[in-house]
Amino acid sequence: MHMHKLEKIWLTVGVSMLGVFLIVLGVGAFALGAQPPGDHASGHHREVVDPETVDQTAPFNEPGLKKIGDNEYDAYMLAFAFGYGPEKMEIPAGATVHFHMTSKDVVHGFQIPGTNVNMMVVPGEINHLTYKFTKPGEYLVLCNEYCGAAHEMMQTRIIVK
Ligand SMILES: [Cu+2]
Repeated sequence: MHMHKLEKIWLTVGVSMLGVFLIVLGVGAFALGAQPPGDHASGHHREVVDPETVDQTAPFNEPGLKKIGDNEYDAYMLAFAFGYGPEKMEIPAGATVHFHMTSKDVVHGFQIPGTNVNMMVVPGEINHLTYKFTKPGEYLVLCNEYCGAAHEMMQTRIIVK
């Protein structure tokens, strides 16, 4: 079959584009299939951790504040029925705190009334939230996900001074 040079070029372009399209489709389907269930739509990245061993795994084996910059801290915290680790945290006023939290058992909450701090703490995942503590005082931390008999008692304190 005789073909013009231009036709040949277009045919090549067309076939390669189809190839690229099929590869993209295949890779996309594979990536989606490999993802754990539940979080497909949001697309944000998940950090996983084993809830059974998390309290023996760094950094959650020593929950608390770690200084990472000029009045900036990472706070590693564990939620469990019915409390939080560490029991108490002291934070300098004006500090920016990046919370990294996970649960040892069931889904808990992490809420500081009077602020916009409010997140779910899910076993098997590390959940993040950043807050700047500008006002000194005592901040109450509450669990706002019903987690069992002593749910109402589940709380901790953050002292900002
Ligand atoms: Cu709870």
